[in-house]
Amino acid sequence: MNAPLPRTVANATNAANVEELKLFQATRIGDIEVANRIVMAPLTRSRADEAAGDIPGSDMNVEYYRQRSGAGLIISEGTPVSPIGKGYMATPGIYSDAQVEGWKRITKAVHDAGSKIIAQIWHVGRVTHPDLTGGVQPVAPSAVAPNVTAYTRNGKVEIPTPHALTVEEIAEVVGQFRRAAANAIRAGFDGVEIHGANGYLIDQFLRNGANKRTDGYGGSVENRARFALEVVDAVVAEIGAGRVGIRLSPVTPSNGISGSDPQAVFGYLVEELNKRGIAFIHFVEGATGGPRDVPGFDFAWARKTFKGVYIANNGYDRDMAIDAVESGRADAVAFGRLFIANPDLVQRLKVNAPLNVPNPKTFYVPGPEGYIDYPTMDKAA
Ligand code: 8OZ
Repeated sequence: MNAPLPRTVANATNAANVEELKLFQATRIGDIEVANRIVMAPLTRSRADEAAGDIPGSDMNVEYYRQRSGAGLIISEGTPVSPIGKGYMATPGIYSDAQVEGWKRITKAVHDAGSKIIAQIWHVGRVTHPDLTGGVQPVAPSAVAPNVTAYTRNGKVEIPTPHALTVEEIAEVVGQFRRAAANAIRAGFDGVEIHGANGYLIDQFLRNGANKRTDGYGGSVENRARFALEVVDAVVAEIGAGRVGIRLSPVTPSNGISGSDPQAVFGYLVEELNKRGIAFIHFVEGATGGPRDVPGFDFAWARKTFKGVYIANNGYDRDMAIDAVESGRADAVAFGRLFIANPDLVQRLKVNAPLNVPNPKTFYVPGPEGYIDYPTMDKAA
């Protein structure tokens, strides 16, 4: 297609047509070849079969991912590495054989449609409630409750104070991430994204608002980064660095997380991740789903320093994404809410078509409405 470059793209390019824009061109993310630099961000949709054991892979789940296969890379919704790692209703896990079988249906559909898909492996840590974990008390680096609520079958509930993981228990959780990565490959995923963002377990270790430990996993920057790096090392040992990435949100306040020194701890982490040669870092720039201009971390420094692929995220629109990739500020851009409402987002961005508006009321509810019924361009009025 040779649609003329829309006038709105008054950026630093003389591209005669959109196909010349890097955003729409193929590249490699570690070992994964992708058809374009548009990434579908991980999106919790709460439509797994919870009664059967948090199983993905219903016809509706398969259809949802298949519809979005125009993305160069799909990052799955967060998938808990253990029952205690779950913080929201009907989120599909990746620890049981039945879950792996369900994921196989999804990865096959995406591959048949010509795209790539990685699993976002996730442990929520303290951001959950016994109603969601099978009655088990939530775990965290320290016995400090987050100042947020959870939603369960019983409605809105207060989150209790978590159990501070022992050193032995930390090793068990690292092993769960490793098994989740092995399961992801078994399920046909092209790799994994370790969820290190948004105030969940790995972020709880990194940031000193949640991590009050005085052992080897708390205090100094090196100690607070230890758990994140142990998880990365275990996952890399299992599936290879070229199939591993991590999502980080150094300055987000999501889920009651806070830290006094984001540049120091995330700067150290970026340097250490370089040594591991992982495929990518997926940065949430600013407050997740909110303002981008939050001080405390130099994303341009991270872009310059990190040798792998830099995936940018948070509030990007078409012009911002084109500009970020043309200018070299990012290698790829992840879109979340726009992918919920626009299954054919890549085609729409190519021709600068109007976008469907996402409906937040159907983000996390059961059923096909607001999930697989957003129209493609040809069907739109
Ligand atoms: C929105 C609703 C539920 C979970 C995250 C996994 O913040 C999430 C999430 C987002 O990373």
